[in-house]
Order: sequence, then structure tokens, then C-alpha cells
Amino acid sequence: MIKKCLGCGAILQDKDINEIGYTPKLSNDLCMRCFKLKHYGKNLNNGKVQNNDSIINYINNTKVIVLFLVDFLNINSEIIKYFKKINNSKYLVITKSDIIPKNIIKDRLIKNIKEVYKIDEDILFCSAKNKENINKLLNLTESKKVILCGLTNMGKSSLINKIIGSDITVSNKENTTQEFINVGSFIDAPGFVSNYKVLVAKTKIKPITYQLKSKYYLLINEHILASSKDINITLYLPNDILVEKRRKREEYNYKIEISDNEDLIIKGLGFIKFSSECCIYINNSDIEIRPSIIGGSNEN
Ligand SMILES: Nc1nc2c(ncn2[C@@H]2O[C@H](COP(=O)(O)OP(=O)(O)OP(=O)(O)O)[C@@H](O)[C@H]2O)c(=O)[nH]1
Ligand SMILES: [Mg+2]
Repeated sequence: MIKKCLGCGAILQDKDINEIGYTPKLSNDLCMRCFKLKHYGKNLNNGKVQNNDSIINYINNTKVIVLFLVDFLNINSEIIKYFKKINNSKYLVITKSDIIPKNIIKDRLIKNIKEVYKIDEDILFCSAKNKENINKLLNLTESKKVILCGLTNMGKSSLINKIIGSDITVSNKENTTQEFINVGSFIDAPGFVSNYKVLVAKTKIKPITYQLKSKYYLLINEHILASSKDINITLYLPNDILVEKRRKREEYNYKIEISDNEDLIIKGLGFIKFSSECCIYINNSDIEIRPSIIGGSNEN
């Protein structure tokens, strides 16, 4: 009989230690990877990576309600493209609402996201950490089957655990959930993956405003950002990201024109709000520009 790991959904097997689902004893409920992740926070391997379109096809072949999870820092057009490919009844859920900076007015944020990304469906906030809207999500989906999907690390498994008290493996490593997991009226999905690494913001984001002078550049993790003129920018990033100001060097890979009130998204990391137009130089291609989602009355 096929037995699945309760932590990640992989089929348990005792034949190959390097393959997904390995456990030394088939009587165990968890594969070795989940056991180590849960008890020691250790990642034995990166797991199997599911194909994003296969996940979408699976969902589109069901009639279940879809909660599409994304956190405040990871909203970008690549992710929204996947949201739009889903044909089922669906909600966009801004998860980990506890990390959203204090000054952000949530109604304004929803209005801006709807406008920028042309979304007609309802957008909700929720947090597994402080339980925001957990009951609302339960009521919305009452007695119907619901699937949670979204980019890896958006907190899908954490949310299901919080709602129904299950014990699916949760970690800040990518691809923690390996297969679709049926628990109660919920289905947990493997996360979508992308070319970029998705960092996890642990605590409430404290936006930092910098004066970026043309003779300096900012080193944000491994990303370099310089400007053609002196400008003020506000960084929305996980708080533990290292940002350093350095004297300008000359070689940059990309030159981009930015208008006032636009966000520069550094995918997997967060975004930077520009208050005035300028020309920036950057060395990373995993970026996007959009009208700021925190513009209008949220201005700081
Ligand atoms: N601050 C905060 N962190 C959260 C919340 N929910 C989840 N996290 C953290 O986000 C990380 C990823 O959580 P998971 O539940 O494993 O995410 P997932 O979407 O199931 O990830 P995959 O299985 O890889 O697709 C973990 O470090 C969680 O502790 C939340 O509501 N607030
Ligand atoms: Mg998961």
C-alpha cells in the first residue's frame, strides 16, 4: 500500500536515501527530509521541484475554491500571471500580514494592487502568526474544498496548520511541500518556483529611507543600485537584509528610467519606492518596475 509522508506529501520509500520520500522505516509517518527539517531545521536536499504549469493544470482540473497566497514583498507580474491562469473561483490572499509596515493603509494597498495588476477578484489579508482573518477564511470556504497555492515560502502550509491544527512541515527553505496534501477540507499545494531565491521576512518590515547620492551606490545583499542624480528612496525589504552605502564604481549591467511614484521590485527580496524620476543602474535582471502599490495616502 502506498503511504505518504504527513509532512510533505511525498510517497514514503526505504530504497534510496538520495530520493524524495526516503525513510529508514516505512512505519514512520515522516520522510527523513521532513524529520530533519522539523526537528533540526536542517535541509537534507532541495527536494523535487514541481513544474508551475503542472500545478496550475491540476488546479484547473478541479472545482475547488482557490486561495492564492502571496506576501507583501513578493507581489510581481510573474506571480500575478499564475494567479490569472487559474480558472476556478479564487481569492488573492496577502499572507503574513504581520510583516506589513505599520504605516500602510490596507484598503489603499488593496485598491492599488487591483489597479496596478488589473485584478477583479477579492483580495484579503491574513496571518498565520497573529491569526488575522483566519475565521473569515474559514467562513468563506465553509464546508467546501479549498486549495492553497502560491510561490514557495508564502506560508501555505503554515496557514492550513493554523486553521485546522494539522502538522504539515513548515520551513523557510524552498520547496518544503513536495506533493499535493489532502487534509480535512483543504489541499496544500507544492509552491511555485522561479529563477530567483525567495527570502523570508520574519518580522514586521521597517521601511528605510535613504538619500542615494549620485557619487555612491547601495549594496543590497548582492544587488548594486546607483542613481544618476541625488534621490530619496524607501526600501521595503526583510529587516535582516544587509544594506551598505559605497563609493560609486563604474560597471553596471542595466540602466533603467524610473518615473516618480514607481516601485523597483527586486524579485524574491522586496521593492524600493522612488519618489522622483531618475535613471538608475543595477546589476540584476530579476527586477520589475510598477506604479507604486503604496502610493497615494500612504506616502511617507
Ligand atoms: N511572519 C510570518 N511568517 C510566516 C507566516 N506564515 C508562514 N511564515 C513563515 O514563512 C516560511 C514558509 O512557511 P511555509 O508554511 O513552509 O510556506 P509554504 O508556502 O508552505 O512553502 P512551500 O511548501 O515551500 O511551498 C516559514 O519560515 C514560516 O515560519 C506568517 O503568517 N507570518
Ligand atoms: Mg508548504
